Parts: sequence; C-alpha cells; structure tokens
Amino acid sequence: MRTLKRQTLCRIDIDRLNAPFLGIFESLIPTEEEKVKQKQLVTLLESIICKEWPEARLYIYGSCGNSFGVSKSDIDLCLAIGDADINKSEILLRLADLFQSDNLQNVQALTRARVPIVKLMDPVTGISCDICINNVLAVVNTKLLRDYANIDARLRQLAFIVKHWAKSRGVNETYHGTLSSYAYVLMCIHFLQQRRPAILPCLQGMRATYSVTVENIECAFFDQIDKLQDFGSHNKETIAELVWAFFNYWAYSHDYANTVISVRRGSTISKREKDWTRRIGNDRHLICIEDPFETSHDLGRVVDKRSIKVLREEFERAAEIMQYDANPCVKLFEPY
Ligand code: 3AT
Ligand code: MG
Repeated sequence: MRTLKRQTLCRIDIDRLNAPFLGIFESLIPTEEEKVKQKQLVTLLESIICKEWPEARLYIYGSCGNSFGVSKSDIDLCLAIGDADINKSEILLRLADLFQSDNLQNVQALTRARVPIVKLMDPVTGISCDICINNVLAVVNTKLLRDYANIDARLRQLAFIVKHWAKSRGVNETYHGTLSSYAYVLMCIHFLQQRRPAILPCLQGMRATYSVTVENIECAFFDQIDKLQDFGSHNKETIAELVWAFFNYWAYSHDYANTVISVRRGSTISKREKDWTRRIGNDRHLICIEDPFETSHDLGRVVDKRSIKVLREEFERAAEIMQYDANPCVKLFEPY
C-alpha cells in the first residue's frame, strides 16, 4: 500500500514557479521561421506526390497539426488515396523512389511496421518527416486535440511541460513500454476536464457540430471552439499548481487497479465496463487510457509489469520534487 502524501501546497510557495514554468513552455514553442520551413517542405512533397497521384491529398497529423509540437519535431503526414483496396507497400516503395529522385535524404520505406510509413529528411532544413497512407483516424484525433488546445491556454502549457518531462526522463518510448506523446496529451486533457471548476469541457459529450465516419467509427464532437473561450475562466489555477496537481494525481490519486481515463466521457470509467480487467494477449491494461474514437483501443497497452513500475516511480519522483525541492524547474527535467 502506498502512503498518501501531503496533497496541499501553500499558494505562495507554488506561485513562485509560474514564471519559470512559463519560461520553459515558451522556450519549447517552435519559431515562426521553423513553421514556415515545415510548410515549405509539405508543399514540396505535395507537388512531388501530385504528379503521380493527382487525386491524392496530404494531411498533417500528430504534433505539427495538433499544436502540441515542440521545436524540432518531426512532421507526421498522412497520404489520403481514396481507393480502399490499394496495396500500401507498393505505394510506399513508389513514394520512396520519387523522393530519392528529388534528392531528399535518409529515404526509407518501412512497409512491415505496425503503421507502415516512408521516412525522409530534407537536407536543406534538416526537418524529418514520416508519411503513412490512409490513416484518417489519426487526422481526426489530431483535430480533436487541436480543438481542445484552443479552448484554454493552460492545456498547451501543461502538455508541453509533461511531454518535455517525459522525454527528459525516458518515459516517452512506446518500444520500451512507456507512453506515447499522444497518450500524455490525452492524460492532460482528462486531468483538466476533472478539475473543479472544470478547465476543459467534454467535446464528445456535447451537441455534435463536426461529424465524420472513418472505418465504421463515427467521430462526432462539438467543434465551435470560439463559443467556449470562457469555459475555464471560473477556475483560476495557475500552470505551477496544475503541474503539481497533475503529478500528484498520477502518483497518489489515480486508481490504477479499477479505472480507465476517458476523454470521450470526460470522466474515468470502470475497467469492468470495458472488460479490461485481465491480460488478453499482450494487452495488460496496467494503466488504461481509452482512445477517444477507437474505444476498444487502450493506449496504455504497451505498458508491461516492468515499465508500469518505472512510470509510477517517475510520477512519484516528479510529485516529490514539486512538493519539496528548492528548484523543481531544473530537477524535474534532469536526464535519467
Ligand atoms: P511528438 O511531438 O512527435 O513526440 P506527436 O503528437 O506527434 O508527438 P505521437 O508521435 O505519439 O505524437 O503520434 C503521432 C500522431 O499519431 C498522434 C496521433 O494523432 C496519432 N497516434 C499516435 N498513437 C496513436 C494510437 N495509438 N492510436 C491512434 N492514433 C495515434
Ligand atoms: Mg510526431
């Protein structure tokens, strides 16, 4: 049984951390120049692709499209080719040929990956890019995340700090059993939906103003974000308080044994309801994060017995630092 730690902090103590945390957030934001270069590369790729497949469209997804991208992020692109029966491997290999002929560097088609992609690097800007085929759900979940980011500025601040912490501490590596950036952003959204008063609404629980059906999944939510600009204004919590509370939640308050976090519902739900109570195949459900659209998909399924221990120890370390350390803004991000 874990001991319950002191869960309050003097406001004056914590508020002195606002400026340094905001400083870290601002230092991570990509510059306008970087964004222009990203756009130029996407335009170049579009022109190459368009010659071969005039009907195809290229969409940005992931952190460059959802506004949670820190400086020097790779660009994630999705090539939408209408025909459902296409052979993805053939297209990826053809794309690789085209990019190589156009002098793009490090071109590689990974046709056997879970999500098959072609990778490349632009030698002029050094920007790297991954292109997948017809992964439209990722384009839609990118829009959902971007819409949440545009409701309250504290989400973007919190998510940048959490992603930066996770990368610095080595717990943002799905191939080592820790969580993806996408999972961390969902954890931040869920957390802000749970604050009282709430800082974020549950867009999928509201009247749908945006709706698409992708792979038989209906993706519907309220997307008139300009009408929600005051939503979080009754909650005055600052970024430093939220960082402190976020780590406390995952260190000491979350019920790992029985609950699933669900941005779709705007609450936690029981593992029993999802039938995520036991290991099935490689899905262990030791930390459960429901995908907002593919609701049978647990983003925590990559976490195993060893990595759940690492993750929980890291949450506890971060909570301890936020509580007791004289200089948390440095200590929190120390390389592991
Ligand atoms: P980085 O800034 O690159 O670390 P990111 O936001 O690009 O973060 P990821 O690399 O984790 O995030 O993933 C890229 C996008 O792919 C984000 C999301 O739109 C989609 N995605 C990632 N993992 C999943 C998943 N397990 N299920 C559905 N969509 C996913
Ligand atoms: Mg990415």
